[in-house]
Amino acid sequence: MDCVPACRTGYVCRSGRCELDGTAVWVVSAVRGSVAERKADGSTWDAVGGAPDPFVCVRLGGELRCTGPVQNTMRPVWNEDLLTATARTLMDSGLRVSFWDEDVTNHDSIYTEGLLSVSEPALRAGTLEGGCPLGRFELSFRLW
Ligand SMILES: [Ca+2]
Ligand SMILES: [Ca+2]
Repeated sequence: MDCVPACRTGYVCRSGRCELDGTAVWVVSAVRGSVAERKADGSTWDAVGGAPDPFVCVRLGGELRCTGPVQNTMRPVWNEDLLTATARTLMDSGLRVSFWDEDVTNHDSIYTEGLLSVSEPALRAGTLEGGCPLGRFELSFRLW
């Protein structure tokens, strides 16, 4: 059974339905995040009341890619492409994401590396959110 209209790029026709093409390559980007006003212990992120300098890292297989930090904000906007992978790899492996406040010596951890599973609906929607009470982040997917 054909798909009418034909499936768009990145999708294949199976039994009359457009499903994700596992071999299609997607770009994973970090979009934006939000950080709690204070650390879990109640202190400010930086000395003398400074706001955090948040960046996010995504690991897939042996590849680790991080955004640059955004200085002094609880609402970082990155809009940075981090890596490319096939739909099959993304759905099989998921993404290991961590979230940090950049400091001169030891970065403060906002969200310790956790595994986010990537579902077919997430790829279709082109967006995935994760995080914890201290901080949240939004990733996006688009076809390469
Ligand atoms: Ca800090
Ligand atoms: Ca700062």
